[in-house]
Amino acid sequence: MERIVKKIRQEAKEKIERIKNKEELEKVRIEFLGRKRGKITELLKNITTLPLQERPFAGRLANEIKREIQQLLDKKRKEISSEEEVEERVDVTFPGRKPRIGKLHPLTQTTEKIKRIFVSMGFRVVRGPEIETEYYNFEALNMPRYHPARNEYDSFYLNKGYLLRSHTSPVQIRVMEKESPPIRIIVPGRVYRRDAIDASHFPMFHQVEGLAVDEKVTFSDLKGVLSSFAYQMFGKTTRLRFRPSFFPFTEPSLDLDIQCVICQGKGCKTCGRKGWLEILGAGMVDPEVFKKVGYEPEKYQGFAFGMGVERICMLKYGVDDIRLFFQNDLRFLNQF
Ligand code: 2NL
Repeated sequence: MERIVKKIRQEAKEKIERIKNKEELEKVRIEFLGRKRGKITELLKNITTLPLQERPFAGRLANEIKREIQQLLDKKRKEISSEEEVEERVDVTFPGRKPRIGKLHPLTQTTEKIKRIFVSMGFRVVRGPEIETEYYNFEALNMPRYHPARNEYDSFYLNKGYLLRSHTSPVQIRVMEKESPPIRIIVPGRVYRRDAIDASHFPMFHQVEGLAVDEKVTFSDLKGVLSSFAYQMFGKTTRLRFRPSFFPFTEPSLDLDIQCVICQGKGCKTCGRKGWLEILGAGMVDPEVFKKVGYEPEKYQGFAFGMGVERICMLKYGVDDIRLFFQNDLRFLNQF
């Protein structure tokens, strides 16, 4: 009896030693302690067949072995589960992966900023078609056929009478046709001109134009709105200069300059030694334009302005080549 017990004990010890996972552990437990066929269980059952005097000793021995095997299995179970835990634990000291956050294109950021400034002054954002008729792109803006200014906006013509808009003004014409004053709108969008590509020209670029029409709108209103815009866009210490200009659709007309952001007015390559940079053109809406949309020129006045988004963005951030905006080079784009 004693010999059999010791042999089972030795066998159990070796098998428990070799256990590697939960499944193996369960197999070994059943082999020795299983309620039906377990080797120790059988042993205990067989004690009743022994002579009476031997039973107490054999019983104690078998129970001792049973407890011993149980303890070995418990110990092994702890070992296995702690190993598995280590595998699943998160190392909170491990450096994280940096999330790659997307951003808006610099031209989108600039357009958004321009929009926000004018919306804060009561303007509403309007959009319109990029394919236009000659009437809306030119005639309604006081540029009849053969008007010399048409050449300045050398356009992409499509089928007869249609073209890619060379400015967003046609949208303002459409709004005036549909609605009556007061009107305060800004129109952002793509425009197209047949220009040769260089550092400052691209055949497609972006504009924001604005229009305000009401009774008693003055030239001072125009200067005030544009000054406020320039200060918000380029900083409140920016020096401004209003300069006379000409557009077929405004009279009088002006160009707005800011002091050169590169040389602070001393004169450099960027400002062409002038010390000033043109940021937009504007003026009082020509009565001829009002007549075209059916407004009484005696009753209403208005001002209008237009600016190139690429130009504003280049001046604000010191970008020296317009082509950079359209190459989608992340080394450039990630700087904004
Ligand atoms: C520039 C100058 C300008 C306008 C655009 C406009 C529109 C209507 C009536 C009158 Cl419907 N004027 N637009 C007026 C003055 C200047 O743009 O340099 N743009 C890039």
